[in-house]
Amino acid sequence: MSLLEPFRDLPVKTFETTWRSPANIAFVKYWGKKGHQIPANPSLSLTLKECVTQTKTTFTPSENLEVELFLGGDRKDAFGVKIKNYLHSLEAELPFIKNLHVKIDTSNTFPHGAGIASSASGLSAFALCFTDYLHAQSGQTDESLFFKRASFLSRLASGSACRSVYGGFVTWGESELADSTDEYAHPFEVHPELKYLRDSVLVISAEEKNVSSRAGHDRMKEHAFAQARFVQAKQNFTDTVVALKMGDMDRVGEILENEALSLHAMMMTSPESFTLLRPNTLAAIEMVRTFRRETNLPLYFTLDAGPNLHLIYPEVFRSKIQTFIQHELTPFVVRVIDDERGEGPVKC
Ligand code: 2P0
Repeated sequence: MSLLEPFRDLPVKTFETTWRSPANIAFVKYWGKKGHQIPANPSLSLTLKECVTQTKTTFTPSENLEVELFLGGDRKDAFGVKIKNYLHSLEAELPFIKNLHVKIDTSNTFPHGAGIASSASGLSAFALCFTDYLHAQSGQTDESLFFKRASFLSRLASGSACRSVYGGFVTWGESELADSTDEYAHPFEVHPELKYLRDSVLVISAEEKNVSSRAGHDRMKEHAFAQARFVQAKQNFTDTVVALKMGDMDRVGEILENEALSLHAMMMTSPESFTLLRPNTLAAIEMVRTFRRETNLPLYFTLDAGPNLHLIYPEVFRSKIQTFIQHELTPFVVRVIDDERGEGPVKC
């Protein structure tokens, strides 16, 4: 039975709710799809704490589906149209959607133009509000099903958003793990020594990127290396799972960097090539490698779909590593966002 089946015949009522949902950083990357929002390989991420989107959504009855969206108080029609298209795509399963007026007031805690993608936090925050509407109207109270549905609905809005619905480490996609599925994400327990990882985000450039992730995924369809990449990602997923369970930070870090550079190699070798790395990204990578060689401290980097470097390390090394970042890396960055493992979304 579809996860949405119990809500097919819901009445349309006025309802307001607010959720705060975090961004996540992928250790094993989702890059390439098969079918509608189905990942070509399993992915694994760490949910962050400070980089969050807070979204208040008001649902009211209406003649037609209408969406109004305000970001930081400013009306943003382009984002409103995206949410409207997304809701429209759910109408076959949830016919009442065509009689909803949806008003969304959303804001990000991370500064606009910080070069931090807000699709995972933003779309999971909205999906949580919508799931809250479904459960409230139908009297459902099962919390585990609530988050499963929120993750499912997040995935249909933006793949990486389905992982933001849970705290800590999260997996998504069919794999050797029990209960794994392409439909929604699962939280993943790791070795206690690797539980509290930090992520210092080096903002190298805050400019809007010129190729969206959606377009980037599309370019994997005709990519000469696509199949090899999916095989590599599946192996990296398996190896990361083992290393996280065993508490082997150096192995986790080795794969983390391989994933980051493989992702960007895919972009640069796409049929229509694009490059998101900047000279200062590469300069900072070299500094991190030198620091690691000289100190033996477990400091590793990864990248999202952008030029900004995420520096990942266990909490216990915070002081020494943050001194290094402040003293050595400041010339290469616009700003540093000091983040860490977060425990997932909250209802406000
Ligand atoms: C990830 N990224 O696993 C990878 C790594 C970016 C780099 O998932 O088309 O915004 O909305 O499903 O989730 C970015 O892609 O793509 C992404 P859609 P999404 O986090």
